[in-house]
Amino acid sequence: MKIAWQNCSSLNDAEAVLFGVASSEESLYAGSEKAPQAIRAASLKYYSGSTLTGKRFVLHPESGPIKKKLYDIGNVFKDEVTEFVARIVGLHKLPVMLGGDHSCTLNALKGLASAHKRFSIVYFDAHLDMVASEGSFYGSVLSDASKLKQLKLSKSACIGFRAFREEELKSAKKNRLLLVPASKLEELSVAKVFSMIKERVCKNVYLSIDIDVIDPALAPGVSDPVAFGLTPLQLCSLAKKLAKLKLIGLDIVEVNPKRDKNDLTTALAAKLLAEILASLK
Ligand SMILES: [Mn+2]
Repeated sequence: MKIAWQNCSSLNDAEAVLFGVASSEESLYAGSEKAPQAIRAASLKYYSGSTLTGKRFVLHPESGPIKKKLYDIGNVFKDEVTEFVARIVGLHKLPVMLGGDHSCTLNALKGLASAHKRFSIVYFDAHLDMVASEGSFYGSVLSDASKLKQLKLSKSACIGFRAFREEELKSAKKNRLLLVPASKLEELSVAKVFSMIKERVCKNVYLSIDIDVIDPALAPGVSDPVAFGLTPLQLCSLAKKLAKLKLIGLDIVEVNPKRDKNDLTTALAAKLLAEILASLK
């Protein structure tokens, strides 16, 4: 099964390459390994509608048709992600990753570091993922990534968080990350937070979206739900604005179909992906 928005038939022709990582090995919970296929399945519902006469027609995202040539290459093993991303970026194509638990982002960042001397990350998450006392799991992604000299944490942002250990907040502040907790986004508005991010980041930006950044009432299919999250529209509006920056890669991670209700979260992730793809510059 391919993502519904695939619009070219070979890696050669692609400008953006979508791949899944069917892994939840660095999570305390099983389920996110099923996300890439579940999101692909959900995408088909948004793609075409049929009329009473039986004619099928393509449904575009709100942001309009997807202009970038997108190719869905299938799933990649987690321990191959670094090399795969390095290869895609070497071919001047945009890597688009569907997790998997959030630790697959670290592998993607390592791949990007081979091609980019200097880049930022905009990190949407209910958690800070800055645990340094334990490493190499879904809660230590940013502290593990801080060891990459190409990734400039002081030029990066954490958006929508509301659960963290004391050591994580200390470390985030020490690394001079731009910190916008969920309640602050609500207070300031999407437009204001976007301008804060834009002022902070380097030219090259990686976008990482942990779907648990959304309120679990609206996206229940996650491993580690935390109340008082973003609304889907807040996330989508901000992500669409970020898509206009010079993105060097993006991911949507931590969808857990095993914990979902009526496929709400997989459907949300699929639609979010479409809106971002349609907004890419
Ligand atoms: Mn995370």
